[in-house]
Amino acid sequence: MDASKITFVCDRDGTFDLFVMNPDGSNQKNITRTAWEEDHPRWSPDGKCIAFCDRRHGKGEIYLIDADGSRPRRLTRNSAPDLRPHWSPDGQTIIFTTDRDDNVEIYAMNRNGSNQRNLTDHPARELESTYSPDGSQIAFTSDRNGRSQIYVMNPDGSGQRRLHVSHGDDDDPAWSPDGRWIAFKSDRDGDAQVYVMRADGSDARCLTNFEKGVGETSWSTTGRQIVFTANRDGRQQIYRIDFDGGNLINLSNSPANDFAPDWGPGIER
Ligand SMILES: [Ca+2]
Ligand SMILES: [Ca+2]
Repeated sequence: MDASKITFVCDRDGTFDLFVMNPDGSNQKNITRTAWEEDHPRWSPDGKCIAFCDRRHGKGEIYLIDADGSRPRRLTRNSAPDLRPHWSPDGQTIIFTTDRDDNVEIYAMNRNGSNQRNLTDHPARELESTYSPDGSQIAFTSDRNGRSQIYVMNPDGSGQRRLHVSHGDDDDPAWSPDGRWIAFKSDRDGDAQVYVMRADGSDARCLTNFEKGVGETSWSTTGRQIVFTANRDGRQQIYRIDFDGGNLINLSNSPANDFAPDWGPGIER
């Protein structure tokens, strides 16, 4: 397998485009260069393509492109926004957020766009979702108990349950590669920060200390590091931090806005 890359969104060339870079921030490359917005890129588990939200038609549809930005394929087709795709670990299913039912839900579809189905089917707002690395569970966020909290369910939508009770809004869950931890953002202690907790919802720990909101967590392939977005100097940048909270660095380090990082599969150098 090739070396792993991080994909992210940046507006340095005019509109929001998809970029890739090495895990040390070097070799940043624009792979879309379109006149419209792309958002929320997510590597396929084999590293060959990227699912993302494409706004050429307005509100957002889920598309796939190859890792070099070629061969865009449209997967969703309706007037409501379809956002935030995530892959199943076997690469066969893409889950995403949509309000096509006039209600924000987590949907699943096959990787060719067929069999689009509602997993959460709940009147509350279900926004962000992520598979466990063994494919047995999906973590997602819902405000069905008043605040945005992290829930888990089976891949068919059954067995929905709250993972833990937080006194803040929790969002952007991301499962660690070994399945033992979930990274997320929370404002339970004031400004939103990056946290990790065990996959059973226990033992939450705060990793960061930013004055402005952070979020959009993604794990390195080894699980030793987490990348995320933070707005420290009036613009969004992609930061990397060790699992124990050490070695914080601004990874993208550009004069533009960089956000929505996803650390892809492959050998980590
Ligand atoms: Ca663009
Ligand atoms: Ca809902």
